[in-house]
Amino acid sequence: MKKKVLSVLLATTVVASLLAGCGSSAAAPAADAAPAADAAPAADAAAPAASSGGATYALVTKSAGNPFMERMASGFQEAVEASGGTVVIQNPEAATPDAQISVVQSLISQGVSSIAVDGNDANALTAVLTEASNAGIKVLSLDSDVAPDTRAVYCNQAGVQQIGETLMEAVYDLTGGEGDWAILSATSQATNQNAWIDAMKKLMESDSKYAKLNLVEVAYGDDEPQKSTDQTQALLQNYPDLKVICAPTTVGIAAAAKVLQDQKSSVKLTGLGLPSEMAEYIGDDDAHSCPYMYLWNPIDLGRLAGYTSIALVDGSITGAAGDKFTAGELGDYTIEEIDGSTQIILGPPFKFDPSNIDEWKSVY
Ligand code: RAM
Repeated sequence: MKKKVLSVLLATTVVASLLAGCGSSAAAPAADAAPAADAAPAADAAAPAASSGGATYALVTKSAGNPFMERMASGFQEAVEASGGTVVIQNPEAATPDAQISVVQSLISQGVSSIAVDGNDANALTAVLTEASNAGIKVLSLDSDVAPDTRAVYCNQAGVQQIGETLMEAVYDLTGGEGDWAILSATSQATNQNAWIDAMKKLMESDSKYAKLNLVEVAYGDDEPQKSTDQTQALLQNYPDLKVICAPTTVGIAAAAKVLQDQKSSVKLTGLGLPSEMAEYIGDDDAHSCPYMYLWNPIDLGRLAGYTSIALVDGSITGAAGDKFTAGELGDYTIEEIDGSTQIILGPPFKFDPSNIDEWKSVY
């Protein structure tokens, strides 16, 4: 039953992506799904020209060179441009709050209409985002939240608890319910990864089912391929009894998958990965490092943030709980109050395994 619902969801999303993308960025690899501005820092970004609609919608990603961010940016760009708006995409050079602060300062000077930010820190952006709001700019977050009182609403990919439960269950399954496992995360300050890790730790503490599982370390690869590779190798060296690595980051899981598969390691991998990067590592047998993993559609997450930006700027929503709007082809959304702040949830995480990875690897 659950499988059926999932496959219907999967099929619907494929169709929606293909229809919405008209064969362009939705199905295209990273390079073709390039955002409006490239990986240049704020100072080099083109100043926004006035659009026919008059509004300019900015997106600040976590960092340049991350294919998940590129897909998210392509969805944001599509949604905004289809509505006649002008897009500014900023990819900070590193996944740090400082890099995002200078980018946001530059966007304030440019007088953009809205800023959608993928937070590299929960609190470090508070001053600059407050300055943006005071300047009349609509501020929202997506993917990785910022302090709730500094943004109107958070476009969340899936519920935090749901992601924590999904990953914890995968670790339980792949370890056989006992033994050493490790987490390979993104940066130590990333709001989204930290929330998912906290949810997993709380589950381990509160449910005796997980009592025989031993989380040996949370390692940080900073969403950089080389650092994630090094951290994976260190985990293998330091914990000879390691059974499973869970990487709740697309950059980390791709790096770890290659290390484990190249070394023919018996350590198994799960987490959150892009099908396009992970297809060669997904498999049930000893030759593959990752039996299955999860994710959501990053293009749709960008689209959702694009439509939310437009609705905030045109005044059809304020970001309050109960506000309703139509996010283009994604359908109708209602803003919810979750954990004391307002959020829009894109949908549940999807499972990718040997049965469906081939149909998804060309989508994102
Ligand atoms: C990485 C980023 C992003 C996260 C995905 C799963 O690309 O850290 O924020 O949502 O992984």
